[in-house]
Amino acid sequence: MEMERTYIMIKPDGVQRGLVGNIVQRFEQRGYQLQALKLFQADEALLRQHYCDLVEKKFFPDLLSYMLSGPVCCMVWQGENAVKMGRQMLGATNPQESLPGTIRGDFSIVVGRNICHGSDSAENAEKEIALWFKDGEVVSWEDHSKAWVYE
Ligand code: YYY
Ligand code: MG
Repeated sequence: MEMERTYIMIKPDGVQRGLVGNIVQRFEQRGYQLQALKLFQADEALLRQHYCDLVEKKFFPDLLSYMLSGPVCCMVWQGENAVKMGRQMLGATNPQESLPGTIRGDFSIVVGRNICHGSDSAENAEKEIALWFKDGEVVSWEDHSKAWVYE
């Protein structure tokens, strides 16, 4: 079994709307293992690094002010195929295309308020984890339910 980690972040709208518990529960009940979690107020420099491939986009100033508008909830989840499954659980970037049953499909309507972030590749996940968490904030631990989640 190939374990993988992904960086999932509940954006300021998700925190303000009281969706942290629901989103954590979805990953927990699926069987993914929580390795880090914190509430955090991002700053512009961090967001410019996180969204470095988007800084030239027309929507970037709006994205930046949205992401600065309140605390985010930063998480690391580990498990088989965590990056791809995490993206699937989030749903399409534009909530108008996100299927019901996904986080965005259940809780959002417009792309500029789409509730959560999920890494798009294993390589970017590791970069994002290193960007948002300090050494010691990510915890490796033995999950007692592992034998019941994996064969
Ligand atoms: O990875 P994902 O969040 O699904 O989409 P990205 O293409 O990386 O864009 C990041 C973020 O930017 C998206 O979640 C909302 C915002 N955004 C936007 O406001 N308008 C767009 N046309 C595209 C993206
Ligand atoms: Mg992205």
